[in-house]
This record gives sequence, C-alpha cells and structure tokens, in this order.
Amino acid sequence: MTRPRLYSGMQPSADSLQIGNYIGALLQWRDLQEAYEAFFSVVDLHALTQPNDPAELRAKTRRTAAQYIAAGIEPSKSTLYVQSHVAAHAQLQWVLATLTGFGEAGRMTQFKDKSQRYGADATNVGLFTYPVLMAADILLYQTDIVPVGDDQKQHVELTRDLAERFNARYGKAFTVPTPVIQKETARIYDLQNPTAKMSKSAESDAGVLWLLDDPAVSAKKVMRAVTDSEGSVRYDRENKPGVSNLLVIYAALTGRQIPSIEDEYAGRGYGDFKKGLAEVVVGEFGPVRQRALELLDDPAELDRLLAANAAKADEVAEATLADVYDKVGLLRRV
Ligand code: ATP
Ligand code: LTN
Repeated sequence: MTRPRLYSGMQPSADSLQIGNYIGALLQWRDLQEAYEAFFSVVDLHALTQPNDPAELRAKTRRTAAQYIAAGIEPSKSTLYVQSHVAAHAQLQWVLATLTGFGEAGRMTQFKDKSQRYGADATNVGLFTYPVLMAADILLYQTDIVPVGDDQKQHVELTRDLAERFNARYGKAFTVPTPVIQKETARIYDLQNPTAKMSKSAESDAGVLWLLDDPAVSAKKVMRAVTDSEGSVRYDRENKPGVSNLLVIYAALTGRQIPSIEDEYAGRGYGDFKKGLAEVVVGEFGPVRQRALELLDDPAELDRLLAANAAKADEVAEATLADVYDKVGLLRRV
C-alpha cells in the first residue's frame, strides 16, 4: 500500500528550536510520519535570504537536523534531509520562476513585510523568489499534504496555482498539494510578551523556551513568565493571555485537556501552577536535549545519515525534474 506523501521543512535560523516549533510542528510531524510517506527538510537555501556567517549556518543546519531526530522524526521511516543536498530544488525553482508572475510574487505578504522592514537596498531577490523555491520543494515530491503554520498558507496556495498552471500548459507533472494548517491551539506565544508569537528570531531571549537550553534555565523562564493579577488558573485568551499560553503548553506536552489542568490547580496560586509546568517542560525537554547533543557529538555519523536520506530524496526529485525538463522542451543530454 502506498501512503500519501507529506512535505514540510524549517529554516536553520537559530542554534536551537523553540517550544513553538516543537509543539506547533515537530510533534505533529512525528505523529503524521506513520500514516504518510513523509519528507522533512532543513531548508538551508531558504536561510541564505538572511545574512549568515558560513560556519554558523553549517552548525545550525546540523543542529536543526539533530533536533528533528531527537524529537522523534525517524530517519528510517521518514526522509529527513538537507535541502541543498538535493540539486533539483534549485533547478526546478528556475523553471517555476518562469511561470510566476512578477505581480503574483509581489503580493506575498511575507515578502511585503520583510522588504518593507529592510528597505529596498537591503532586500535581496532571494526574498522575492523565496516562495518559488518553497513551491519547488513541495512539487518535486508529488506531495499530497503540507503541514504549516498559517503564515505559510499563502505560499502553499501559490504552490497550488503553479502546479495547476504547469499541468494545464504542459501536461500533468505535479500533484496539487493541500495545505494542512496547524491548529490555533498549537500556537505558542512569547512568555514575556504573550500576545506575540514565540519565534526563533525574537529580539529578546527571556520569553523563549529553547529546546537545547539547560533545563534549569527553562524552568527559570517558566517561573518568570508574565501572568496577571487575578490569581486563578483559567483559560481566557483575551483577558489572560499569559496564563492561557502556559495552559496550552501544559496541555500539549502532557496530552491532557485544559479543563482537567484548570481543575487540578483550582484554588492554588500561579506559583504552584508554574512549578508544575516547569517540571513538565524539563521532563519533556531533558531527553530530547540529551539525544540531540549525543547526535551532535558525532557529526560525521549525522552527516552520513543525512547523506543517505538525501540519496532517497534525490531519487524522487530527479524523476520529477526530468519529466518537467522534458515537458517544457529542454533538450535531453544523451
Ligand atoms: P523564524 O523566527 O526564524 O521565522 P520561527 O520560530 O517563527 O522562525 P519557522 O521556522 O518560521 O519558526 O517555523 C517552523 C515551524 O514551526 C512552522 O511549521 C511554524 O508554524 C512552527 N512554529 C513556529 N513558531 C511557532 C509558535 N510560536 N507556535 C506554534 N508553531 C510555531
Ligand atoms: N517557509 C517555511 C519553510 C519551508 C517549507 C517548505 C515548509 C520551506 N520549504 C516546504 C513546508 C514545505 C517556513 O518559513 N516555515
């Protein structure tokens, strides 16, 4: 029985992933890898759109891959690889770029936000074509579903449009993928600023729970998380964003329902609740961190594993690329 295909990826944009990446993405990827034939990449080519120190980018790429594995993505079950190891991504991107309208790419809100923030001179063309490369990632693997956060939905819609456009113009080369948007309840906010999404590139580190932080540091951050003056452990996103965020984290990591956690802490203060959550976070992250650090202790072995997975990815990607090259009329090298 062939399983439907799934594709997702993350940029190696920090030394450690944060708990939002873990709850919002990795835990779901881990569960989905059973029912789907999954491809998970560390999208290092995408990361080049930001300024990077070369040695650091290499380190972050390994660290991101190690955290995927430590969180339960199994390289024997899923294809976990580094985007730049598979040449077809950059190659298909070029063909898709010739099918993408200038205005169409200019309407991408991520591009509009970033280019506005950086200004015209600091905005590189890679930021503009970022979604086209993402479309190439997805379409090379005849992907059925793409689990992403809602900020990436527009990019997956563009991917669908490009797939349909290509198929209509040249004959069917691509499966048209469906985005699967992560649940709102899986969205984690900054512990110090609980109305802002927790993010790897947050300006301050105080509200970010890093997967690879020392457990004592994570515990301290939980204890210092912003709450409110009401004193009751109750989910109310609007009026109690801090406490609600902590409840969501608690529920996601334990698999419990929020009302049962509210009941457990009824009539007890925030101190008790935070202590309980700190234990949960440390208990969950401890083994993940240890496994990631073990993998990073043997970079040669990790690199071999990534190479073997890239070879699996290559096979699928090359078949799609060859079909595309044929269909658009590029002369075959005999
Ligand atoms: P950056 O700051 O570099 O943009 P990020 O931490 O915001 O990084 P991404 O690399 O954009 O994360 O996203 C990787 C995956 O993690 C995506 O699937 C995204 O939806 C998910 N994710 C990121 N942050 C959160 C969060 N705070 N809550 C839930 N999911 C998140
Ligand atoms: N742009 C995505 C990362 C990404 C991706 C992909 C996600 C690159 N290629 C293909 C899903 C499928 C992000 O910033 N989270």
